[in-house]
Amino acid sequence: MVDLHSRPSTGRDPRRPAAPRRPRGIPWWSALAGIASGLVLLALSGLCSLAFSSSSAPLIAVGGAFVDVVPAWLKDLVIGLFGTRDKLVLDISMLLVYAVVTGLIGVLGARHPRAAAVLLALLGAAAGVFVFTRAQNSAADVVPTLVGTVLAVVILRALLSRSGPSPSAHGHGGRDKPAPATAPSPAAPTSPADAPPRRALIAGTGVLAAIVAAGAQGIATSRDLSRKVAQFVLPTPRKRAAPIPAGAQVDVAGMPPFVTPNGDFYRIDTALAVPRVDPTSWSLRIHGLVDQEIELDFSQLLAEPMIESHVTLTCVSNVVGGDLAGNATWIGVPVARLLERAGVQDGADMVLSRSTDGFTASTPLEALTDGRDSLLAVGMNGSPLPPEHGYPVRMVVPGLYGYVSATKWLTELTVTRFADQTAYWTSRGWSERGPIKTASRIDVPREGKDLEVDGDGAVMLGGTAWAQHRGVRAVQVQIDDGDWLDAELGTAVTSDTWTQWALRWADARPGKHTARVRATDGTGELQTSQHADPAPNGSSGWHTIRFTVA
Ligand SMILES: Nc1nc2c(c(=O)[nH]1)N[C@H]1C(S)=C(S)[C@@H](COP(=O)(O)O)O[C@H]1N2
Ligand SMILES: [Mo]
Repeated sequence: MVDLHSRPSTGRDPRRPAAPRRPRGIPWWSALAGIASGLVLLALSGLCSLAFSSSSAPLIAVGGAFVDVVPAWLKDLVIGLFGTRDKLVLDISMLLVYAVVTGLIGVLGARHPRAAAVLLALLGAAAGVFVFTRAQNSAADVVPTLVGTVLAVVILRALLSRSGPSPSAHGHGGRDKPAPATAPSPAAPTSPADAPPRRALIAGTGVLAAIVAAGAQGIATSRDLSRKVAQFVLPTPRKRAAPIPAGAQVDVAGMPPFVTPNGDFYRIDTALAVPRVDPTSWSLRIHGLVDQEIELDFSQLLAEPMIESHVTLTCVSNVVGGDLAGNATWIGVPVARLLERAGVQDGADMVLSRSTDGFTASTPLEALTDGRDSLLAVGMNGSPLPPEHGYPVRMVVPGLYGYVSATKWLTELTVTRFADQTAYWTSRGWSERGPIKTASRIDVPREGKDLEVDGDGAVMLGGTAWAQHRGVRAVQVQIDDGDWLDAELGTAVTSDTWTQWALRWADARPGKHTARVRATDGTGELQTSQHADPAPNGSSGWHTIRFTVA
């Protein structure tokens, strides 16, 4: 607030109207008008986008482009801080930045409404460019952003023209002055300022109706898609996986389930909106260094002999002790079978898999052809793949981190060479090869928690260890600075799944303790104690926790 009274006199007549000057302070109403118009842009284009690709909404497209330019260390940091809530954090950050930008446009609009409208239109146009350049979008997908922008600009102009008397009559202290002669007279109802709202109302109603229709159409389409997912009957695998023995789950209260339910399975991907892939128009193309290109539609893929396999997936961004790993029973077509049919040519050493959303992964050819259960999966734990996990088809490769193997919403396999092509994360600083490192974790107790002694004065610890495709041979636990104690392992399922462990600490002393864990893989190699951050090829080190025996 400016205090006019304490100003030293400048000798000017205080009653003389000053030359028109800037309104003092922030024109809050105009700022709000800017933010509201900005939200109109987002909401309307979002609604309209239901009838188009899932990344045709401007916020999704801009966020997606942002995700694409995030360097490895920042991705790593954000996942480290927020885990799988990273997308929510990005959405909120984008909305805040957007509110500031549109608020500033509104502020500008208090004096220069036309300039504000132009800026908002430019903002929408810029978003349109992002929408257009997203991998799964076509030119038509720009329509929602265009429609939203046009309407938002109309509304901004209407709001600004209604935001009170024009700035020249609206200065601080204007109350105690007679209104300048140029002020719009209340008796003139058809002042220019009133014209835009009226036209806007007519145009706006029409456009709004069109958007609601598009939104309804979009909702119907996505309902239709969920129906298709629900109706899809999983093919019976030619080769069943052995059922999971009860002993795979150790008897320690608080342990995670050996098979991760689909709804609890960690989700990591660059897609801000889950891609909507219609199985009836889906196809897979296998090409590159092959004798014969192959193109399969979904029913042809389903007609291939399927196998079933228990495989634990792990994300390279998982920190020591973290939970970016999950174990599921997959049903799918062995990748090797299709590659064999296409005829891989000499010199190829990599298969680049591509998703509808443009994500790519570079998988060593060897890992797809050496006999392990590398699959084009269509089923997860007895259901079709959930949309978040890649419906209708994804890759699953035992032993490799997801970023080099587990492409969801798969549409293309290019047989190529590491020397010729890079993939999404490998062109952003992550390692070319991504074998999963041997890892072990204490699940019970969690860091800082209490353990109750049982009747015999013992406590139970439990956890999970994995070394996919090598298997887990042993797990040892050290309490305080004591000897390494051998943990008891749950029944092994396959070398591609994780193993649970349990340790009964018989002479548990009350008080504060530390526990650390290490595993030995199936080749006899001890998990390294060397600390490493996730970037560039996976974390390492022994998981250590503090806990209290009550
Ligand atoms: N299309 C697509 N597929 C993807 C990703 C992605 O960003 N986009 N991320 C990969 C990574 S880094 C991991 S760890 C796994 C995670 O699979 P999930 O989300 O089913 O657990 O998916 C992989 N497949
Ligand atoms: Mo990952």
